[in-house]
Amino acid sequence: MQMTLRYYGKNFDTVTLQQIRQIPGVKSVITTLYDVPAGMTWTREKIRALKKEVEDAGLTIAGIESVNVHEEIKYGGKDRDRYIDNYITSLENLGKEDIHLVCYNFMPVFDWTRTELARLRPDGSTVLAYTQKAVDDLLPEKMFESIAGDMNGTVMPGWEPERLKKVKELFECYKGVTEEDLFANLKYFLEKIMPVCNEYDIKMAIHPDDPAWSVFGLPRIIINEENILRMMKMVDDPHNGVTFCSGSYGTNLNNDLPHMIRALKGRIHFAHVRNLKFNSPDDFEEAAHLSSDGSFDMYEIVKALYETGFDGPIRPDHGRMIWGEKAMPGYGLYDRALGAAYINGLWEAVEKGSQRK
Ligand code: DNO
Repeated sequence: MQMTLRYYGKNFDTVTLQQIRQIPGVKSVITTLYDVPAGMTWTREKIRALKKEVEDAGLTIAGIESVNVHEEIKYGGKDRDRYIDNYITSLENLGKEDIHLVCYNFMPVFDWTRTELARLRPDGSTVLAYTQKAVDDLLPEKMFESIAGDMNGTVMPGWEPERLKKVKELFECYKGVTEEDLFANLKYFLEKIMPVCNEYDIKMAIHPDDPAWSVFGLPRIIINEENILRMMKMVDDPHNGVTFCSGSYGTNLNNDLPHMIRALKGRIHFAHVRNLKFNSPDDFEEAAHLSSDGSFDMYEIVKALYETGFDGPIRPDHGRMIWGEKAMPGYGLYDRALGAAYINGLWEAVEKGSQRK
């Protein structure tokens, strides 16, 4: 595996590349062109400038998170082919610049959803949290306002104000769109992009829906083992793979995370590792990465990745806000660095343990 950290670019991130470089074992970042809206083409010039910024700091780009998919592609709008063509051009340009991993998601309207961005934990840290009741009591168009005050002045991924201004219109576009339609639209998209992925060896890694169930009545499909295996089979190409995100699949306690990792052997191109603490099945908060701080057995998750031969980029995921840091919720430096160190330790222990048997 290749330990990485997510980086949003110098205009958006509170964490610097110089800081990232000092985290043991981190030689690469996962990054993006954060200011290119979904549906627009990524130019070679912009990709080159991003690469230069990262390489000048002594790091490399391990992959992109995300090249966002335009809503028309997801709901099957009349202009979807034009947006797919733009997506293909972006992939082609990434391939030409020697970038071979792209994380994306296929969630309608909202990306990941949390109802609190700064829930206080007993140790005084603050974390992202979700409670189903809060979603049930809220109008979707009020979602952004309800959390905006806790963003620490940052633009959070998936919560860009321009996108959220259109929430009401978007809900109209998804009227009548079923889970089956979403599967069909994803298949259509993947079939169109697979040739360019094969030509440039670009691994597509779909991110799970988070939480892994329908929110505000919108269809969501990347939620469990059955659906993700269906998706792998419907476009059976090794470039059609997944981002295994323990914190997203783990929102549904019916998902057996190590079992899913084993079932997806060979198709996990990227891993997000994070722990959650459940207070009830529909109320959870994000914990420290350490197993005993949350509800997951992180050792078993890392072991399953190791035993299935996972060799792609991995990153600690959302961290707690600790030590007085002010950063994008989930994306401060300190707790993610602790997470990286912990995952590195688990990996080394699993690796050495298995060689000694
Ligand atoms: C949240 C992230 C997601 C993820 C996208 C991938 O912190 O894990 O926003 O990057 O869903 O497209």
